[in-house]
Parts: sequence; C-alpha cells; structure tokens
Amino acid sequence: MRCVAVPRGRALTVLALATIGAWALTFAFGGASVIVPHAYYLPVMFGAVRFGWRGGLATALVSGVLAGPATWQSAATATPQTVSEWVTRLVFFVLIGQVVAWMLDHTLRSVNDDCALATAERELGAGLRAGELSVRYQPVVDLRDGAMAGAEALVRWDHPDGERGPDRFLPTAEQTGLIHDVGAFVLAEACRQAERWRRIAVDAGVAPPAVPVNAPAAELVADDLTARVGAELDATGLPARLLCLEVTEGALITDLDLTARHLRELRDLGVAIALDDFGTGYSSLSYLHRFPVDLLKIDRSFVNELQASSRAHAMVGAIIRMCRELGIEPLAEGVESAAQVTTLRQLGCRYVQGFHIARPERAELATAHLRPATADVVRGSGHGPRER
Ligand code: G
Ligand code: MN
Repeated sequence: MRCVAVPRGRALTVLALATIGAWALTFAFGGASVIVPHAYYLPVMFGAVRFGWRGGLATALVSGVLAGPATWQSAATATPQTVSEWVTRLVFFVLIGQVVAWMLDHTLRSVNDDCALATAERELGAGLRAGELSVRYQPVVDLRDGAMAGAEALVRWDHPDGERGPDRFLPTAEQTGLIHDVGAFVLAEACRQAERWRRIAVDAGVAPPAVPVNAPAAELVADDLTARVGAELDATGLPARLLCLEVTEGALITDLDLTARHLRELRDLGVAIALDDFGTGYSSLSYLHRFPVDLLKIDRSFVNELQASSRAHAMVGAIIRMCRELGIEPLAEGVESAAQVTTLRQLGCRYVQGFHIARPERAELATAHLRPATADVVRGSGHGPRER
C-alpha cells in the first residue's frame, strides 16, 4: 500500500488559488447576486479534507469575507451586500466545512493508521532483509557460584537512525505477521549462539548456559511451532535442554488450550518453559496451573520494591516458597542493586538477572560471563557492569 497525501505546500497553494479563483469568478459574473459564490464551497471543502476542521474553518472564514464585504452585490452598479446576506453565506460556508471535516475524520483516521502501519511494515521488512536486526544477550547468574547459568536472547533493531528496542517494533511485527520472521530469526540466532557457548563451556570445563527466548503470543498458537523449534535444534546441534521458551503472561494469549498443548509438546522435546514477568498479568496463577512451567521469572516491579516495601518482600518470599513446593525454579528479574541480591539470596532465590549483573550485550561480550568473573556481584559488593 502506497500512502501519499498532497504535500502541505502544494495543498496551501491550491487552496489559495481556488479561493482567489472563486473571488475572480464572482467578480467576472457581475457580483454576489448570481449563483457564483457557490464556487467558494470548493476551497472550503478542500481545506476541510486536507487540513481537518481547522482548515475547513479558516477557509470558510476567509471565503465568507471575500464573498461578503469584498464582493459587490452588483458589480455593475457598485451596490454592496447587506450584512445579513453575507453573514448567512458565511455561516453556510462554516457549516459545510465542519460537516465535511467531521464526516472525513473517521475515515481519514483509519486510512492514516493503515498508512502508518504499512510504512512501518515496509521499513521493518527492509530492516530484516538488510540484516539490521540482531540479538543481545542478558546474563542470568547462578547465585551459588556466580556462573552464567543462562543468557536471555533479546532482539534489537540497529536502525540507521539509532538502536530500537523491541517495544518500538514488535507491536508492528505482531500486527503485520512479520512477527513470524522476527521470531524465526531470533530463534535461529539464539540456538546458534547457545551451541557456540556450549562448545566453549565444554572446553573450559564449566556448565553450558541455557538461552531463554521470548515467545510472542502469535508464535504460541502457530501450528508449526514445535516443528520449527525441533528443526532449529537439529540444524544447530543444540541439546534441547539448553533452549528455554519464555511465555509472557502479560501478552494476550488468545487460545490457552492450544498454547498449553504446544508448550507440552515443546517440553516433551526437552525445551524448558519459563513464565515471564510473573505477577503482572491478570491470571498469573491460572497460567502457572495450566502451563508446564520449569522457571518462573519474578517481575521486576516486585524486585524493585524489595527494599522499600515489606509487602513486596513478603510477596517475593511467598512466590519463592510456592515455587519450591511446585518444583519450579524461581528467577528474579530486574535486579539493580547489591542489596537486592543479598535479600534475594536470603529469600532462597538462586537465579538473578538485571542491570546490576549485566545489561543485554552483544554475544561476544556476554561470552566473558561464561567464566565466573561476576563473583563480586554475587558476593553483593560489585557494581553493575556498564552497558555493552
Ligand atoms: O519482559 P522481559 O523480561 O523479557 O524484558 C526484558 C527487558 O527488560 C529488556 O528490554 C531489558 O533491557 C530489560 N531489563 C533487563 N534487566 C533490567 C533491569 O535490571 N532493570 C530494568 N528496568 N530493565 C531491565
Ligand atoms: Mn523475557
């Protein structure tokens, strides 16, 4: 879909010419007594169509004055119009402009939305083809030994105008179906990287990190999800246990039964399932009840409040105990301070992720965390590493 509006400058020129034209026409035809002032409806409607109600109003007022005091009733005898006559006409101009603007507003809004979406889709598609999308990895640290137990794959768009986070382009991707291409790209990248890390870890004699990938809602109901994940594991040689699929409970999951079935299939493959942003959705416990969950990510909104609010402290403690009862591993997201690490450790949380440990970084940089150099972070004395 190509979306073009008459450029502003050209539209203003057309508007001015049409208004002056109507005035000249009225004069040439001998004045306001004939039907010619109706020619002003043209610029009034054009103003309303192109510039909305304000454009309609401005054109109507200018036209009303031009067709009124600035136009003879009869050019031949130089008789002016009566005030009531031209004011009545001005009122009609204003009314017509406003009605046209009002009627078009609705249609234009949806056309504009379609245009914006089509443009964003074209741009994102081009970005994908140009290789502008990349994956950053945010380490997950095991508090027991400071090792990088995992690294969450997070997609970024290295747009020529500057880096764009997923919230800037995933909504477009979801609305246009490009989400499947983005999802396939992230999955392939993450599996390839996880396998690379597995080999490095084996050589270094450390445990290989798992790579959690965020699964968009649209992917969770796709029939070929399990097949595609399986194919990617085969293609890269990555053992399924090192892949983890994160399901965000905040995401609108359209078909719970279908999603639950797909997640069970994936789990049968050996892929781990994480429930992301736990506690922020409307049905956290119901998701936990219905989905096969290995890892529960405690949302950063609770972690943020750990120190300041005794309620948050109690809730995080309760979530961790619940996980223990259910045989699920809790992970605290959005850990931003050493004090939070200390508290989480006291509460029995083994895995942490957040800016205090590491920002999402390029794979090469994240590789450094494979060797447990994050030990001082784990001891609770470290400063969060700088971005990238
Ligand atoms: O919903 P999910 O957990 O997948 O979100 C990951 C996002 O959270 C990433 O965009 C990442 O940059 C951001 N993030 C990761 N760690 C932190 C943190 O410690 N604090 C805040 N505010 N955001 C974080
Ligand atoms: Mn996530």
